[in-house]
Amino acid sequence: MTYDLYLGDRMYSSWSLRGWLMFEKFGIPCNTHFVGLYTGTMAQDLAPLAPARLVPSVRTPDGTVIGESLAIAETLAERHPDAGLWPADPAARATARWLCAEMTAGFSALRGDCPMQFQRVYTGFVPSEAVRADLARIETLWSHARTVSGASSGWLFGAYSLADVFYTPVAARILGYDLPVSPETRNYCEALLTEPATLDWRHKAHDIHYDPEPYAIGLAGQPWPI
Ligand SMILES: N[C@@H](CCC(=O)N[C@@H](CS)C(=O)NCC(=O)O)C(=O)O
Repeated sequence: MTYDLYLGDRMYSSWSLRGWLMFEKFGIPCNTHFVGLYTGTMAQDLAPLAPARLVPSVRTPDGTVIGESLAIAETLAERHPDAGLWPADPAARATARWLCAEMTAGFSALRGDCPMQFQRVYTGFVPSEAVRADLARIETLWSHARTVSGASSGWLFGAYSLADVFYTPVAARILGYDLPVSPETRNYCEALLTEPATLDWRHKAHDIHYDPEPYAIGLAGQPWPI
């Protein structure tokens, strides 16, 4: 018996990417099932995991269903204490939990105005004041994480952790809409989007084509750099 992980789509589903990275980056085996997020079959495809209704959703090897990302993250960390999902240091771990929780509950302007997509890097996108405020808050949180962890560059808490998982789709929004951030922030975003597992996810995202394209905003763009 192993985990069953239900996901939506690689091109647009930010939560699916997080759910997949939680397994992939920490060496936790799972059977992956893609549901029809944009084809009208989602409820039917997720029926085996009722009452879960969003992706990612998970069924553990002993049959427990978990239908929310933070709950999945905490359960995996509890069940795989040696896998390093959270930072080992208690202060870093508490801070990482805070960053993940604030991400889950916040940044509504960025999430609303800049849906995650790996179709292109938009040119000419003009962020609203609310999006700029979200970006400032994200940079503040990342800077605080680095103060706590002492990691001046690279992953937020030194070793790759759930904090990096939760902010990978945020980084995809920053790069995908060419949003104004500091060079240090951009470097971190590029590191997140080019680490091998995420790169593999991005490449496979192009296997499915949608017509019409979800979330299209009518701006020109360039292909995502590798
Ligand atoms: N708070 C949830 C959010 C999950 C979520 O919103 N997933 C989206 C896909 S990115 C979804 O399932 N959307 C389908 C719908 O809203 O019907 C979590 O943390 O897992």
